Amino acid sequence: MALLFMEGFDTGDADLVGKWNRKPIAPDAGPSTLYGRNDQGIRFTSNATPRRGEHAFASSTEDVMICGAAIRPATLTGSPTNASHGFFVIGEDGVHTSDDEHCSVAMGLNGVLIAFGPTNNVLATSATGVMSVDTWSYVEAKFTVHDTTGSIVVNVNGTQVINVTGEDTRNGGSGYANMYRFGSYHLTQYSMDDLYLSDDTGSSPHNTFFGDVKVSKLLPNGNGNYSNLTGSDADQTDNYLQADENPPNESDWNGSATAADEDTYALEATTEGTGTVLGIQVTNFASKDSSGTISGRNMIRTNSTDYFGSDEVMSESWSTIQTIWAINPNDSLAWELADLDALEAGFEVRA
Ligand SMILES: [Ca+2]
Ligand SMILES: [Ca+2]
Ligand SMILES: [Ca+2]
Ligand SMILES: [Ca+2]
Repeated sequence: MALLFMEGFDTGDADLVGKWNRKPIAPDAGPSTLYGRNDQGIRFTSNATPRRGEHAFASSTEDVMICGAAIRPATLTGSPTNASHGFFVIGEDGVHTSDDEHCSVAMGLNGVLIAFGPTNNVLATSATGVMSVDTWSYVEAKFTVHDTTGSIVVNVNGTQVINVTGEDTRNGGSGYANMYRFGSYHLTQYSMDDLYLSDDTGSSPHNTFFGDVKVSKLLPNGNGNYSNLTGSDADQTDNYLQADENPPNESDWNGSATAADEDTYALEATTEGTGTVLGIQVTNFASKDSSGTISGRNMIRTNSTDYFGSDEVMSESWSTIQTIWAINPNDSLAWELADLDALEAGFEVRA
C-alpha cells in the first residue's frame, strides 16, 4: 500500500457513483467544469449545512495519511472552530464518526491554514495569505497520528507552511489514520480538484508528497484483446460501446454467467505531452443479476500481459470497483505515457 486513492471528479454522476465509500459525496455544487482546475471539480458551500464526502481504507492499520488537492477558496472570511471544519480531516474507520476525528487542516480568516488536534484544539496556524481568494493552490498535508509524537506537516505549492511535531494527534481508537473526510464550514466556500491520498509505506515517490498533480480520466474508446462478455445489444461485437459513457449508465452493459470470461477495452489517449505518471486507478461499475455469491475483478493488459485486481463480491445494486496500480506491474517501474497509450482496461467475471 502506498498510493491509496485518487479523485479528479471527472467521471460519474452527482455522487460519483459511490466512489466515496463511507459517506456519499455531497458537495453543494458540481461535479462541474465551473469548479474544476482540470476538467471538472466540486464546490463546497458557504451554507451552514455541512456537506461532506468520506472515504475509508478499512483494512489499513497505518498511522500516517498524506493528502493532496488543488483548492480554490471563493471566500476567506470564516473562522473554523472544530476539527470537522477542515478540508483534510483524518479519522479512524469504524471508530470516529462525524465530529470526533483525530485531526485536520482547515482554512480560515485572511487565508490562514489551521491544524486542529483531537480536542478541536489549534495545534498551529500558518501565516496569513497562504491561500488567496479565487486562486488555485495545491495543498498537501502529512498527518502522523500518535498521542505524544504526532505530527502535521502542510505544504502549499511545495512550500512548508505548517510543521507541528511532538503533539497529541490521536483521538482514541487504535490510532489508525484510515479514514479521510472533506467538507465545509459556513463562510468558507471553496472548489477542489485533483485529489490524492496515500500513506508513507512502500517506496519513493509513493510514500511522501507528490507535489502538484493532475488526476485525469481515460474512458474506453475501442476494442481490446478480449470480448468474452455479451453486450446488452446481444452480441460480442464492439463491447466498448456499452462501457464508454460518462457518467456510467445501467441501461447498456456487458455481462456473462461464466467465470473467467473477460473484456478489455482500448482507452483514450492522454492529452499530456510530457510528465511523470504516478499511478493509475481502474474504475468499473458492476452488478450481478442472479442469486448467490458472485465476484468480479478489475483487469489491465499491458505489454501483452494481463494483471488483475482483487476479487470483489458484487451486489444486485450497481457499485464501483476500484483498483490502483501505482507502478506498471509488467516492469515494476513507473508508468510511462506511452504505456498508457497502449494500455487496455477491463473486467473479469469470477465465481
Ligand atoms: Ca478534475
Ligand atoms: Ca490523544
Ligand atoms: Ca455490440
Ligand atoms: Ca453502459
